Amino acid sequence: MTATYLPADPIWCAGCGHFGVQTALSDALADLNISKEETLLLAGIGCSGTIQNNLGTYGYHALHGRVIPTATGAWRANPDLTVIAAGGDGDGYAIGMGHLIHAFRRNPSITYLVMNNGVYGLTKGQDSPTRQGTPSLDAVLLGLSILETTFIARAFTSASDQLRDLTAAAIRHAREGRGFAFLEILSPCVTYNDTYPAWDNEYLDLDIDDQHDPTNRTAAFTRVADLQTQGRIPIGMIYRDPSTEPATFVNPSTSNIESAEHATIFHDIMDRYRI
Ligand SMILES: Cc1ncc(C[n+]2csc(CCOP(=O)(O)OP(=O)(O)O)c2C)c(N)n1
Ligand code: SF4
Ligand SMILES: [Mg+2]
Repeated sequence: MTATYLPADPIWCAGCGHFGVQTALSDALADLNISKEETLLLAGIGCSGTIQNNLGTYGYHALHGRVIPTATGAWRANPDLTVIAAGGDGDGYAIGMGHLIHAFRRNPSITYLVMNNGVYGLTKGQDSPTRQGTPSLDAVLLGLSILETTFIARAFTSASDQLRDLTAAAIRHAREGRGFAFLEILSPCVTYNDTYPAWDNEYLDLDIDDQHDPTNRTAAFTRVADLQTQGRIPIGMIYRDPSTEPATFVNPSTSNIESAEHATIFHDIMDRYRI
């Protein structure tokens, strides 16, 4: 008999924002008519990372902080696959931050969903780099500062229709080969850092703001930075590269790698492990 893995039930606390992210992701895949067999959902380590157990797509639980390089490798091996990386703010903005910066710069056509709750939920609520009241990091501003960036959005689990639509827009962007689609989702941890009351007052929807032009990177940067100093959190489609051309994926330099020589070294090393 062939064993297959069925979707698991979520293990999150009642009221956790991550439930909303999961609903939005499965609805977005349905809206786009993408089958489970065409989809690989990879996740980092954290409460957020368990999302990949729950959807019945192909799944992979990457090492802590390493979901972006793992997803990039999967997409490079099979560009026809819809590759979605997901994880928390601890996973993506602390141990994994180096990978995020280079994904903005190199543009693999994958989607990256970051569930931001300001804490390390799984390990019981330590401060993450986005914890409010600390000198906190804004990954949206960071992405806007990198000129190759092609898609930056932020959603909030309280605004569920917009969350689903932005998730679908991000997946569509990556599927069309237009580069790295980054969606940060405000997804409160009701057990260790219940930010629902604060964020309900602080968020500001740029999708209904006539002044905001999501194709103007410089204006978007200024607006997001200004709002940050006013204690407001912008959500919506923050920036999308207006070009309809496919993105250019920037490979790391391989000019100094000689594959035959490396194969010999690899086999030498493996021989040393054999008795
Ligand atoms: C290499 C390594 N270092 C530390 C940990 C401990 N650890 C597990 S989850 C986690 C952070 C989780 O926070 P986040 O990514 O924000 O996810 P959340 O639980 O908040 O959804 C940490 C530090 C680990 N599993 N592996
Ligand atoms: S500890 Fe926080 S992040 Fe983890 S499942 Fe519970 S509410 Fe969600
Ligand atoms: Mg977190």
